[in-house]
Amino acid sequence: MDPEHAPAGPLDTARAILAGGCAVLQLRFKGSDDAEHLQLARALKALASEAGVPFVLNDRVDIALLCEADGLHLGQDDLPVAEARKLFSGPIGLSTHDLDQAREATRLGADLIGFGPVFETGTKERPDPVVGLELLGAVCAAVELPVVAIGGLTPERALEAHRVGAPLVAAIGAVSGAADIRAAAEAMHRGAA
Ligand code: 3NM
Repeated sequence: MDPEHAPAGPLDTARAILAGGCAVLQLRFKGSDDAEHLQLARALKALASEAGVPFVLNDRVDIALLCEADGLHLGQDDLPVAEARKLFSGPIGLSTHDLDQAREATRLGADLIGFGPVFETGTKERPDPVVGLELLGAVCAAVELPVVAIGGLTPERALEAHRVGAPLVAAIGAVSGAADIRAAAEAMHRGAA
């Protein structure tokens, strides 16, 4: 859930996604208003909990603690995993964008990694170079951590990512930007299951 890419609004979008089905609801908030960030995180956490789905907060260990997120997801430029671990006891994911970063994530103590962008994305500003399915498969084979494929994922591409070994996929545009968000989430979740 990236509120900048949720034309139906973050809460209605989240409700539709949870109705369609998802393994995890994750908030990616790139705004500068911390109070708004926390308020949205709490609201999404409540919706996810009601649906029995874990809620993961991106980037910010303080807000993850305050909203009682089930997981924390860090980028390469956020707090190091080991430092965040001193404060946050739940699972911690790390975004990675090449094979070296993916291998390093194990050493750094991440519980899972995001890997991408697998396909071109219009959602992330200044994305890393596209990694493609072949490299995604190589990373899935090379690291023992669960790999979440991200970047340009659609229901069809989720199946391809799954075939090369990714147990999970993450998507923003293909779900939040869909005319029927619930159906898009359902198709994505079924395809990745
Ligand atoms: N992280 P969409 S790609 C948030 O490569 C994000 O780590 C990426 O949005 C990475 O599903 C990306 O609309 C954008 O392409 C995902």
